Amino acid sequence: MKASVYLAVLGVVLFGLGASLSGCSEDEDLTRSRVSITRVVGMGEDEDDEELSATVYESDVVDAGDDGLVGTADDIVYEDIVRVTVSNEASSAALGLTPMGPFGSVTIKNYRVDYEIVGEHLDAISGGLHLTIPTGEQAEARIPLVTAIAKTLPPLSMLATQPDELLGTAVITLSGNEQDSNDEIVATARVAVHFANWADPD
Ligand SMILES: [Ca+2]
Repeated sequence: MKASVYLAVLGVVLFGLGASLSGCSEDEDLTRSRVSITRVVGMGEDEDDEELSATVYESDVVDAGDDGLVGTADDIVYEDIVRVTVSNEASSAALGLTPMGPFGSVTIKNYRVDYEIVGEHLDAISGGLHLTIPTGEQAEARIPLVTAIAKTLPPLSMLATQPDELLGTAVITLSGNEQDSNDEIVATARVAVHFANWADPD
């Protein structure tokens, strides 16, 4: 990490275009590319729907199928997928970054989701992605928020047959590298998740 911070600082100095470090208090401010998650929405939602950072994601642990009964052969356990919008902005206009020019893109290569649930534990999930975002642009990735496997194991499986619920937070972390410098870039977002056996869609 220290090496990448050093390279980022060196890059700012080399550009020498009046970029000031005086306002920077965190390491991520020192990279040329400032990558952030600007929007997280459920798969079925459209552009007009509220983003999940402003609402709560209702995670249904089981769909009872046609017979409406949990514990029968036609039960379906769905994976919760979300669409994550990622923005890549130059940390300073003075850097003169151009899309796909030198240092002019980042590539997201991994996602990870950690869960914070008071009194319970859910294993974190992670996987690979390949999402290149030119400077000044946004791109969308689709990642699992809660896997179907997790819903078949305690504590979530307990909610299928009990009128109970769990409240928690899913912490999404996307990581990758800046073009040319290979500096690590990281973006995170927090989504409140309400786990229960919610009513199934008709
Ligand atoms: Ca249900």
